[in-house]
Amino acid sequence: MNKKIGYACLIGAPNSGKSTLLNALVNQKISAVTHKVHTTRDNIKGIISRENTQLIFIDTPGYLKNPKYKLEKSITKKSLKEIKNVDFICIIVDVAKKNCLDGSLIDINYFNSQENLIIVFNKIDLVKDKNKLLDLAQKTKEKGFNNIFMISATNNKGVQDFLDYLISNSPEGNWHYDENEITDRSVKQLAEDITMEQLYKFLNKEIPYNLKVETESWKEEQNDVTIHQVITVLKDSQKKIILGKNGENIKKISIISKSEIERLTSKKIHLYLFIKVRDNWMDKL
Ligand SMILES: Nc1nc2c(ncn2[C@@H]2O[C@H](COP(=O)(O)OP(=O)(O)OP(=O)(O)O)[C@@H](O)[C@H]2O)c(=O)[nH]1
Ligand SMILES: [Mg+2]
Repeated sequence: MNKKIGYACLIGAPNSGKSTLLNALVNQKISAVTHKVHTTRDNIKGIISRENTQLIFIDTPGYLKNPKYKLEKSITKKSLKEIKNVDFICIIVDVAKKNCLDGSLIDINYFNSQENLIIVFNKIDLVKDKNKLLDLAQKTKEKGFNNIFMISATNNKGVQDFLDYLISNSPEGNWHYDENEITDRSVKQLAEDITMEQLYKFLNKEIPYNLKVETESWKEEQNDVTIHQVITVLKDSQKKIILGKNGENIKKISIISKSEIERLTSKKIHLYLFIKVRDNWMDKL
């Protein structure tokens, strides 16, 4: 059987579930998921190799119609960068959002051809009235889009059908990655995501989305790894929230993050978290 290879990018509004879908597709956590918008800041690749077909998915930062900050502008640009080079453009739409088609990528006439466009309606588990889904499918077809999938990325509903479609329609070609590779991300980046997810989980409504986690140092000695991660925030008040009373919050976050990184690496982890305040890093990129 000849080998096949397909590139598919996942694009759509912030928070529509692109990264959740990527993780469901590769069956592993490779892209951070939080309830905040713009969790994903870079394009991330997830790879699946099945029988004779290799599929490469590109998870992109949430697309914004009118980005304001420099950070928003640069990540929105990244989200559209990939679409010229892929076999499938998959637009992820959050069906739980009111008027979810308004202002979505479908409406902006960005695409010359609709042939390789796939509309993936996500979060169908949140819609009680199934007529709403039928209605959405109807409206989408009227706009000329015929490849439509209804899925729930968190419940893994409909994901297999979507995958099967891509596999069947991938063009012939040599594979670009080894059979066992599932992502282009480094273990350091995955560890940064783990800490970021914990920060958002613990501090929920108290901190805005504009924080970042970077690895300052990563030293491996036999089965031990000593990691220093820096959390950058915009304001001193945010630093205080992350620290918590007597450093309680950061201690809790560090304990969970450490054990998750241990699970990821199968090594003994010594994790040190530092917080830096940097004004307006979102505008200084
Ligand atoms: N109920 C439900 N929630 C979902 C589903 N898919 C994603 N979510 C939730 O939606 C939120 C956003 O998910 P992400 O995967 O981070 O969304 P994203 O599109 O990657 O977001 P950005 O990277 O910020 O653009 C998270 O709280 C997810 O748990 C779904 O199928 N059903
Ligand atoms: Mg994301």
